[in-house]
Amino acid sequence: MPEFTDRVRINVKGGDGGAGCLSFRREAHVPKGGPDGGDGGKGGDVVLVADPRKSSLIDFRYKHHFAAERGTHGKGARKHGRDGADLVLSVPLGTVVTALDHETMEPAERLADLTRPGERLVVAPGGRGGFGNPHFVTSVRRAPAFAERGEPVSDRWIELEMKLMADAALVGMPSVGKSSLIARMSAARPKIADYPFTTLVPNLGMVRTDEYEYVVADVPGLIEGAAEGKGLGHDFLRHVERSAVILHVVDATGGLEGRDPIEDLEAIDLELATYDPELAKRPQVIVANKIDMPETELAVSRLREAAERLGRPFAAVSAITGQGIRTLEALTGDLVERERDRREAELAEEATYEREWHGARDGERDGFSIEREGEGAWRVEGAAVERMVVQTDWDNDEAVAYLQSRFERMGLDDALAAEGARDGDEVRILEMAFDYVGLREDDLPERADGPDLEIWDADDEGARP
Ligand SMILES: Nc1nc2c(ncn2[C@@H]2O[C@H](COP(=O)(O)OP(=O)(O)OP(=O)(O)O)[C@@H](O)[C@H]2O)c(=O)[nH]1
Ligand SMILES: [Mg+2]
Repeated sequence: MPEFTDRVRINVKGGDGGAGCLSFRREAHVPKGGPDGGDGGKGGDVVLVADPRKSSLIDFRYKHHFAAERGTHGKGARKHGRDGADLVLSVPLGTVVTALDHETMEPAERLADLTRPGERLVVAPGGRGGFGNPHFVTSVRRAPAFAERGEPVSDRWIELEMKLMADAALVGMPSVGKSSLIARMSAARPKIADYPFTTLVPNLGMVRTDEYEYVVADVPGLIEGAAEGKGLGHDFLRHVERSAVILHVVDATGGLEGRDPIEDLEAIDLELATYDPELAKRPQVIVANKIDMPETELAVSRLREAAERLGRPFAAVSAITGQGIRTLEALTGDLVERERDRREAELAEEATYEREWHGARDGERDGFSIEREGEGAWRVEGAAVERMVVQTDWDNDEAVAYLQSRFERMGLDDALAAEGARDGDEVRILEMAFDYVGLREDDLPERADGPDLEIWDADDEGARP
């Protein structure tokens, strides 16, 4: 099938999560109400959907950044924030999605090959909303004076690549004007000349009107005996075979040899049927070209009659003046759409699937890893611990103390001790650094007035106490 690849790189970002709210109920007759901060909303996802109506990645040619909506913040009186809306991007069937390395922009991971209609791929999940302060109530912490921040998410680069397939193929004798027509209908600029076999390899053009979008292929001219290998066309008949619609172009002038247009029509039909009987049943538009030339009326009316007899749509056009081209584009567009609907219906039975891409951290979502980063310094990585760090309100001592107790409970302190961490060592998570104090849970005050760990920005040496 005539195909060329279409490739774009886009930047996608899920919406940040909304912050949880720190609030206490306030009523005239209740002096000190309970905590009532609402949770933050989840950020929207960026989702790719395979859409059989799309035939190119042109939508991504000039716009490269796509971000979903953020979740809104929680409010008092237990009002939760609203989830951000997903951003759904339609891509053509056959789109291959690859994650790129953020630094090098080299392909890093093949994510999916979206081949089925409706198939979805979450390429940039939104951040989680933060919990409001009621979430942190315990028997001893009746009035938690902290809430969680929303989870911020970072952007990622992905590559979309599609192998374009022609929806319609222009076939006909040499020099009937196939290349001239594709040049009229699309931005394709093939070679055009008044000698046969000007076109040696197929050309593709994208036809875009207000209503339609489809790909047309212009193939080398066919002659009698093409199905047996005569001329150039034989090698390219297999391309025609895989196009949903055939645009059968006939020269209404009869060409330089003064051929009979009806004989031309029948000769090409015979070649198609000989090559593959299925091709004879393919939806076909009969296109009478060069009607700007004198004395073509008779040929046009005979071709129109033939089209009626054969039950095929008909268009009389001039690639030179543009006459009839809109009609041809619409006729072709209708047939292409009909074929797409048919294919869609056939495929509708098949299940769609959804997959989220979490980047490199898939599979180790709750675990963490510890690595020595030099004398007395430790690097801790893991989706869960990192999320806890970014969702902590570092200006709030109580929130920080709560984070410490979570680390303790998930076994991070013990794991650090097992690795050989000692009091005073530095523990790094993302951009934050902590002083390791190796406290046991029993040692932790239930409600801390201040952090047991000294915290500073790891990049800011001066800030270190
Ligand atoms: N007057 C007139 N001439 C046309 C029209 N369309 C094409 N021609 C001329 O016909 C000749 C052949 O046109 P092409 O578009 O190269 O024909 P083709 O079917 O692609 O030919 P091959 O690639 O050799 O099979 C050129 O000289 C064109 O300028 C038309 O609508 N009117
Ligand atoms: Mg040509």
